Amino acid sequence: MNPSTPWWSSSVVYQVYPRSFADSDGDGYGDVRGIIDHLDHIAGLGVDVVWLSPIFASPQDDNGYDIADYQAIDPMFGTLADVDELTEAVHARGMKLVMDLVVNHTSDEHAWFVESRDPASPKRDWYVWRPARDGFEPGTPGAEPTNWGSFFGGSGWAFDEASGEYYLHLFSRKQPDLNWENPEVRQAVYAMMRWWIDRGVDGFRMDVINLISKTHPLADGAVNPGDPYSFEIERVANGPRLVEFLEEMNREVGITEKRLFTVGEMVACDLEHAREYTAREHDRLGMVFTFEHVSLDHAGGKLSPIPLHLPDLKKNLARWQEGLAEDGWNSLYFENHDQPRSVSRFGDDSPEHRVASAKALATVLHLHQGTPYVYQGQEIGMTNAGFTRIDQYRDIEAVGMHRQALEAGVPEEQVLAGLGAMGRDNARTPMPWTPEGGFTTGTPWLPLNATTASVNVADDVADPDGVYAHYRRLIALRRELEVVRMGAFELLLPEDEKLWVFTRTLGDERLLVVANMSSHAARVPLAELPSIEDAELLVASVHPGTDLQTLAPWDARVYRLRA
Ligand code: ISL
Repeated sequence: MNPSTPWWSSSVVYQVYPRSFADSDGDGYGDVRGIIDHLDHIAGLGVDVVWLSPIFASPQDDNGYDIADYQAIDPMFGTLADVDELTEAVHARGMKLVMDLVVNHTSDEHAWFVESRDPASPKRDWYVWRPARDGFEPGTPGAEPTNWGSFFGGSGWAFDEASGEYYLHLFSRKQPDLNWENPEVRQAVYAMMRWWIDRGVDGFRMDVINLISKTHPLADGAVNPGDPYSFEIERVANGPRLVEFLEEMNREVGITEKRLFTVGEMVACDLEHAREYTAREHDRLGMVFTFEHVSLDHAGGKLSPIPLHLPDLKKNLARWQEGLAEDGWNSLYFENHDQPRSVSRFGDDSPEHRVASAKALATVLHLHQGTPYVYQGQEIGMTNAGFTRIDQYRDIEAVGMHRQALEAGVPEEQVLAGLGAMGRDNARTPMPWTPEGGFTTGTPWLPLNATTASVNVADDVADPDGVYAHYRRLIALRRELEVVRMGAFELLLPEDEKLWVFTRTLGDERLLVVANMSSHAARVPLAELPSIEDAELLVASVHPGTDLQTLAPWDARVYRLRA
């Protein structure tokens, strides 16, 4: 590999959502000790990096994405000593540990914000405080400083009785936005990041990091008909000082110098932005998470899902492959704690096709160029939660969207269908370690998936044809073959609605990936593909028939072509 190529370009990341991973003390919530106890499950996949969703002190309004103290561990997850032990255990297995960095906002219970509530405090300017709109009585309808909406519903501004002013919160009202324009805020964040690095952490996944620079002065945005709030994303995302802040952070924390892992989660991040943020000539970010490919099946919003049109997904990924081929770097993901389970979304979660479709999805994703992410449970083909009533949901986004949609007159049936398909709790049900559950000895904070008796770690890992074994194979292949890591990508048959076909080429090494992404047999137009004569079959999602002419449902194959 080119020595200037960063180490993560050959890595695979495993994301742990700690509250749902493994509960060691019976309180119904996963914890750090639970992760330590199950580390061999993760290491056994062959991954290189473990990313933990937030475990810091938090009132848990948004499951820990509302942080009250960046340098303390929430008692529900354990102690700092546990985290030090986890860091050591991760390192002992040759893996790296990446923490979630949530610094667009804090919790309203963070000491900084508590202080900031006092208008006379030197920290007043650490958050985004504004008086009521001109001519309006503070606290009355329409008096918010701008018409911005919150991602979780309602206004993006909360009124503070005591001072008569409003603070900005792009997420819940318990998640006030930090004011990144203030250099003291930035230095405090960098100091905290250095503190974690000194403790042994190897990098950060940066939560909604492209929202830290807003367009000033803050002003009303365009409004869609029928919507009281504006979501004109350009006002809050990819702002004029973002690049400056990212470069400053990189320098002050020593990100490039220490070869730290970084991935920026970015709403409204297109290819051009991604290139700008990840180009290697600059010291900004290692890679970004875009939302483009996980928004293709939303009509208006995420509560109005539409069936996925396979060519859209293939072509979107291909565009990013080409766009970041020369410079920058791709992250590759189908799932995380905010997205539904991919086997339910893009695959077929019926008992007949679940395993094969989970393996086919893994095959296509892992044969792209970039850093693949495996979200806990994906490696055993977990399915959506299957909730049918609002009282089954715990997610603040789901509860807020439900309330707002009902207020807007959307029939509840439709709202529940939308949440059932796209809600974030779909991916947050506890890890089913055994057919009985094995997540906790107490009452789990969110019900286990109803499929646990048949979809669980013990059964899947024991099956040589299971999903876990397939992931192991794919991850090993990335390690073995440079063409998987570095080969040029070419999408074939882009308009085919069932087949996902592409090649990867590096020098005279060439791979052909052919996958039937449907629950019906598919004919392969062999004449339009490179010949597989004498090719070696490296990976197959189902026991393949002898020829490639007709593919069984969810039959995905990787061939190494003859030079
Ligand atoms: O999933 C989403 C897209 O509709 C949003 O709900 C999500 O909030 C957004 O993608 C940003 O996500 C990140 O920041 C949020 C937190 O709730 C998410 O869990 C986190 O991944 C606020 O910190």
